[in-house]
Amino acid sequence: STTPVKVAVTGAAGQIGYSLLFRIASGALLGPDTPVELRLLEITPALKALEGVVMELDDCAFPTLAKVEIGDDPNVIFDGANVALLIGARPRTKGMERGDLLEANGAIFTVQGKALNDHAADDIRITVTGNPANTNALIAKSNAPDIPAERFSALTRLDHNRALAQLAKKTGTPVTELRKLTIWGNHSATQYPDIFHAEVAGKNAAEVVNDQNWLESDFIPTVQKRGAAIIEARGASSAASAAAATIDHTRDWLRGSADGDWLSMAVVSDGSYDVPEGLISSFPVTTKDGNWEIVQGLEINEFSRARIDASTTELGEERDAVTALNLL
Ligand code: NAX
Repeated sequence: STTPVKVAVTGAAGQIGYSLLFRIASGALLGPDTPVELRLLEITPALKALEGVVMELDDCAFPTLAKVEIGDDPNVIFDGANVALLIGARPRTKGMERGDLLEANGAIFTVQGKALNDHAADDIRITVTGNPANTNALIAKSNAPDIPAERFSALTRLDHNRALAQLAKKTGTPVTELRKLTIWGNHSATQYPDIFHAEVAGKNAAEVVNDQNWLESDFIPTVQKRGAAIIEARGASSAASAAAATIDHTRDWLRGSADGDWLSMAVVSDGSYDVPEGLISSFPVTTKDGNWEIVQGLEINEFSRARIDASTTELGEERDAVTALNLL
């Protein structure tokens, strides 16, 4: 039998965790033939709730679930991890300033970055879902100097999937017929969903849509503000869709993107498309064997340029703020 792949998940007793763990345990991340060991991190007061989740995992009797380890010490939980899904983060609470939020998350992601650096397996791949995801990934990366920078990523796949759903609806086309959509920039309200290179059943999406008003006043703001719309409707933030996107992102990273298509992932910038080097920003990427490459040579029109710049400017400001807090 094969050695189980060790998948570490932080914030495991939270809402996203409750959707995510059962899917990973059932093979949705690594396939039906790969045994998985879940290594679940929580803060001490949430360990009891996490024990309840583990009872339910047991009760599913998943054939692919080899083992579950839980705890509150990242140095123990990240030991030997091949994949780390960093979901747990400090949410913004009432009256909290932006600086307080960055500082609270800095305390989490500096510690977790160091723990990954010291204890994760050599083939570790890290996906940050917890917000502010791009900057949390930057903090973790900066605190893990022995892990190659390209092993860190932040989740913009939920935004990508949301954009696919909107484009499918507008064009009356199933999502299976859509290709090459891109989310650029930050996982925030400044993100830019780009359909100028996208394809609908093999035709250019912007030409198929041919509706600038929809693009500017409907599509882009709907994707940017979808998180808030879910909270408004459900009374809680996106959880099952965020879990699904975390799996899509990590599965495609490990197993490769489809020929003739690409994905959106926030990864460290090499200066491509004038995104300042070192920022963790969303790009169109192809993946193969656990590695990603930024798609090169796309023509960026003026409309897109302004929106990419606005989002990467925001990322630069977040980087300046956490630099000033000595978190990098
Ligand atoms: P919950 O508040 O339900 O769960 C978060 C869990 O993390 C809690 O159980 C908490 O105890 C735990 N936690 C906090 N600090 C921790 C630490 N230092 N170590 C380990 N665990 C810790 O939030 P949930 O709805 O699951 O969302 C989790 C994160 O995902 C939030 O930051 C949220 O903003 C972010 N999201 C990111 C999305 C994305 O597309 N990138 C979309 C969905 C979601 O909003």
